Amino acid sequence: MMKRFTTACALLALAVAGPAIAGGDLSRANVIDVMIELGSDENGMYMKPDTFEFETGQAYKLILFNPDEIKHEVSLNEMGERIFTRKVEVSDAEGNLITEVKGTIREVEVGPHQTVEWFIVPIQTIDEPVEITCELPGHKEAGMRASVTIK
Ligand SMILES: [Cu+2]
Repeated sequence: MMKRFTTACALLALAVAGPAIAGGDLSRANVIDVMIELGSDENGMYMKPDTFEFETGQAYKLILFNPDEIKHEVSLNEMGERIFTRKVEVSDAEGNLITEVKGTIREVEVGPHQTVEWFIVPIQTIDEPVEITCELPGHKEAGMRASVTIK
């Protein structure tokens, strides 16, 4: 399971954004996939990776992947003020769309062994790193935090 996930991560990291087909719509052009793994191990709980650097005007698909036995979440905190959310998308195991949620979103929970996709475009810079966290009781303290800058 872990090995398969690591491979998927490596492939995603190598994935280069496709051709620009969205004309003037920045939120749909050249979307970059960013995997965020939410889980726990012998050292506690984690977000992997634990450092992110985004760019304003660049569209991202945050792939929130929870391989754990319990639910986790991503709370954007201050980062929430600096991004535009295009949509949050949930699909079933076969990849069929279950729902798209649109509007201002600050926090997304992901159930055990589930994946949720969060499409964002950073719109303002963050020079001093801020933290995204899992705000479920005790999880941030156990290590579920990552630092974010936007250039
Ligand atoms: Cu958590």
